[in-house]
Amino acid sequence: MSDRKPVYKAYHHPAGGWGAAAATAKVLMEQSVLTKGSRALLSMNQPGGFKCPSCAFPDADCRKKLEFCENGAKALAHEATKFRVTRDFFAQHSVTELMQQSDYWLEMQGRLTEPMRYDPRTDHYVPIGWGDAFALIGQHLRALESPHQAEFYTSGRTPNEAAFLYSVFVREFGTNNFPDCSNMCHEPTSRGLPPAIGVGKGTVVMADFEHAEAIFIIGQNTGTNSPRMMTNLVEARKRGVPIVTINPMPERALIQFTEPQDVIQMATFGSTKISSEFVHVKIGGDLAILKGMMKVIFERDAAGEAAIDWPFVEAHTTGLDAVRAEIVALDWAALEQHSGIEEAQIRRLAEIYIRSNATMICYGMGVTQHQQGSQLVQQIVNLLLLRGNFGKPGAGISPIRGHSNVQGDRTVGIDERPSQDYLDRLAAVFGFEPPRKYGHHAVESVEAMLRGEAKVFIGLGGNFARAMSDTERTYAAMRKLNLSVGIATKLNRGHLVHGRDALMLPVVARSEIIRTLAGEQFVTIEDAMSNVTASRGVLEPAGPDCLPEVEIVCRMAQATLPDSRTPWGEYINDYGAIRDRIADVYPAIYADFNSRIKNPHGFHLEVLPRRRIWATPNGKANFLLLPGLAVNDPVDDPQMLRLSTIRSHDQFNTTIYSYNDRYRGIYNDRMVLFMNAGDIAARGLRDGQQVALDTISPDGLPRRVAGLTVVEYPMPRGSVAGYYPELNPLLPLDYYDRISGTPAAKSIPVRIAT
Ligand SMILES: Nc1nc2c(c(=O)[nH]1)N[C@H]1C(S)=C(S)[C@@H](COP(=O)(O)OP(=O)(O)OC[C@H]3O[C@@H](n4cnc5c(=O)[nH]c(N)nc54)[C@H](O)[C@@H]3O)O[C@H]1N2
Ligand SMILES: Nc1nc2c(c(=O)[nH]1)N[C@H]1C(S)=C(S)[C@@H](COP(=O)(O)OP(=O)(O)OC[C@H]3O[C@@H](n4cnc5c(=O)[nH]c(N)nc54)[C@H](O)[C@@H]3O)O[C@H]1N2
Ligand SMILES: [Mo]
Repeated sequence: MSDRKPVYKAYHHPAGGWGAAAATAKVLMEQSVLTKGSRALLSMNQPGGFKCPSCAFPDADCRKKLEFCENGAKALAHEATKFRVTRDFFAQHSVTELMQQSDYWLEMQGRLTEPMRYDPRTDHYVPIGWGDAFALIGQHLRALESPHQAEFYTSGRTPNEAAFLYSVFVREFGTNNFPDCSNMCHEPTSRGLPPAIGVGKGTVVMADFEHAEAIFIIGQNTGTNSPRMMTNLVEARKRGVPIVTINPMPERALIQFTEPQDVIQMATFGSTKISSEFVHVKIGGDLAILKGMMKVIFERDAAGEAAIDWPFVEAHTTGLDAVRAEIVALDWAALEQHSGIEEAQIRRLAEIYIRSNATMICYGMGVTQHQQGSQLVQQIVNLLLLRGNFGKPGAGISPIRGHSNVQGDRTVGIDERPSQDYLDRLAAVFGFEPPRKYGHHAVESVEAMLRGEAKVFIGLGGNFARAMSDTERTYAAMRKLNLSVGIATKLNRGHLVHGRDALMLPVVARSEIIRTLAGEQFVTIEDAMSNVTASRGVLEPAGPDCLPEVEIVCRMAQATLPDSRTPWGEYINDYGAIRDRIADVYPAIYADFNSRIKNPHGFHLEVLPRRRIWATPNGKANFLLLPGLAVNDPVDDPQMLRLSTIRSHDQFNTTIYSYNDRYRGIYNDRMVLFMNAGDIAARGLRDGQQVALDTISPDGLPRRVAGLTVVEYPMPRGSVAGYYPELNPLLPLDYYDRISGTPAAKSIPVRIAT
């Protein structure tokens, strides 16, 4: 890495534009797939084509133009890459050697093409036949004293058909241990929303962007992590809709953006100013802003103004009085201190909100990854309920989901805490008695491994060991296992941090053709706005030995459950038969799945709050109380800084595409610490200096990351940021939201090591 010279320079241009167009071409060339990749991009997110493997933002069904963005192109280029990880590669490199390489290097080696098994005598991965691989999995799982000794992870790229069968297989085997990437991500949405509005999903659809009168974006870096949404924001701004961005980092695309698919804007070097109001909140300060806005609304209401939608509140909600009593008693000094935002600006936000008859609030990891992430989501609901912002065009709550099918996987059964209704239906459709006891979420699964209770880990996609908190402890946990299995497209560190026995199983990727004995098959995906669409790969699979995820799941089931009456063999070949079973288990939303999926634009899964129907125990939408202003436990240390671990523009989660982060002006480096000038000076540091960070850990265990370069950046005082996954060793396993299990990756208490 020494040949990379780090450069830090502020980025003053609009985001998007020619920079994005150039980056798209560059990544296709780097992966040597300029022609193949460009052709595939024409089919991405188009009817009859495949769904982008990157983010979960929906397609616009009325847009005629291309439906991909720079970062979708990166995801595709890395999936379609011409590079391959072969048996020769593994013969050349031992696992210990590979561990020394960077995540970037591992990713750049290319696609996995052959099942491999770890050989402890030589410390190399060696080829194994598929039959033997499945037999080994079956043997390990059947040898366990209890099915609860296995953990079945899912990452959100897995399509509905494979995820559904996985949930059937694992429950037939006998456990609800489904740690999943959602547990580290939007679980506060999935757990926080149901008590408030009766459903754990967003209530907004694409058409709402055309009717919104105000849009709030809280803790989400749209231009990098869901760039296709920028088109909606540009269009909204052109209509004069106020857009409020609440973020400790002035993310470039949310300030000024050039639409790469707008020919005129590109030709004239034009751009659109996105945020009409940028709110430079302290990390964890959002609660105080939301409460400040509500306080203004209560004041206006008390003064006789029409600030609250009383007909809505009276007909549809309960719990307002307690929430109001708590909020009116808060004083402005405390609100300002917790948010870092002046009363005048919070009042301005309230004004924008009150003037709008249809407000949409979008949010991301800056909201969910705090110790009270679920309850913070509920406070967003409180604010929306006050003005009836559910069940009318242009209004609602919009969690911007991460992985392309993370929402779908949950809908079809990947859930460590399944409802009894669902389990009853599963029992009726498949004729076995599923386990009723709740299983492990991601943090609990690592704890179980550390205790030596969990002995087998199967990862259907993803890079669990690297994505999880507390890197050292998570690695130690993985290394105690009897068997770890990685079912993946690409080599990643998760495969190198393994159990005594270990398998790496290569899959057919999203952009590739699935052929079975019954002919070509397609899969289905549910996006962040509950649209279900078909995805048909167009490229040849990376190698003849890659198997579709559905087949891998079915053959694991056959090897593990020899007496199963579930027709796994039929499902391997006929994905329509799987969709029929999904329809049987979820008749309310998935009835006639196979005929409805014939619509080239798919169909929408009903989200009841859109019709002002609340599937809560009391049948109402509920204002929920979160007393106080803190979303994280207080830390008594004057040197404490709150660290947010974020994504660069050139990564997809643990997949590192390059060492650049263009919009934040970082080149050739990821080991940086974004810091306010005042905080730098107060600690006697200087811009460009190398420092180490220590976690202020409640459990007293040492957690340190060294070799970070201080970069002076417009961060609020006391708030610092750096990149995930490099900083995950600082995130204590026990530091998570108790309601959802989600690690509080945006607010780690740290100090500069001395
Ligand atoms: N290209 C690309 N696309 C992706 C991904 C990727 O890695 N690369 N990942 C996918 C996945 S799985 C997910 S979940 C999403 C993630 O997409 P995002 O939700 O955008 O995730 P992050 O980059 O982690 O950062 C979130 C933002 O929160 C801000 N923030 C940090 N702390 C706070 C806070 O206390 N309050 C507020 N208001 N803001 C805060 C940060 O400055 C940052 O702008 O993107 C998905 N799409
Ligand atoms: N500190 C900190 N930690 C975080 C976060 C954070 O913001 N800060 N974010 C969290 C979030 S939001 C998430 S979602 C998790 C992500 O956690 P994961 O979903 O586990 O991680 P990814 O990096 O998305 O997984 C990448 C791997 O998936 C495999 N893969 C890619 N495509 C496919 C496919 O089609 N099928 C299969 N079977 N495998 C495939 C490839 O081998 C690739 O190496 O990380 C979490 N961890
Ligand atoms: Mo995510």
